[in-house]
Amino acid sequence: MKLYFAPNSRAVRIAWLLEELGLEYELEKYTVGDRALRTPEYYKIHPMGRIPVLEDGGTRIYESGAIVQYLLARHGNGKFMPDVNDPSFPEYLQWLHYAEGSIMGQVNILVVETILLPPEKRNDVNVNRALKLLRVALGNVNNRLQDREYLTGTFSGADIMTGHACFGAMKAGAEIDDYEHLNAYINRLLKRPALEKARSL
Ligand SMILES: N[C@@H](CCC(=O)N[C@@H](CS)C(=O)NCC(=O)O)C(=O)O
Repeated sequence: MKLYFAPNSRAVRIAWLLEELGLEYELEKYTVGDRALRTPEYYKIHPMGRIPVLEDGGTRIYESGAIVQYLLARHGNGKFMPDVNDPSFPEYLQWLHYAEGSIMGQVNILVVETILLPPEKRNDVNVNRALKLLRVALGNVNNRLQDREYLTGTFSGADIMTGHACFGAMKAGAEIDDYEHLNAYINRLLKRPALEKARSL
């Protein structure tokens, strides 16, 4: 398998899962904002010039959530996701997709408004709105974790997606100091050797 990867990006999610599953993979490494992602050659790999992309034999797939679902369905041997007939399956899907659906949009706004834009173009209204929406989205995760270690009980693909998004939100400046269950959860995830490895690539 080949993973189109950049450090400190959503591609870490996929390397993390590949490590958790003990699957062999090679990396094609970029950096976020790399000009090489904006070339006609790379647009053939990902039409918007993004990472991650996974190649597996003749299959090529992008969107980190879809890649996690793909890897677990094709190569997971039942690990890290409930069976489709298990009562927890809908909740698993909900928390798997929560990352991109309810967290990362606001994280993107924070990154643009606090890092990428030059100071004279930054907009406090956008920043404050993103922070407010993240308080709500991450508060929901914090509540979810008050009586469980992982989002659907045992560690799953949902933790790779939404756990990583929570970590990204924290790094982007989301206010979570008082969310004790969420902080404990992020620290629990950061201690997993597979994530440590993925973050060191
Ligand atoms: N929803 C997509 C988002 C992909 C995305 O925006 N990736 C960012 C990195 S986290 C990227 O490729 N940035 C590189 C760039 O824009 O230069 C996913 O989950 O895979």
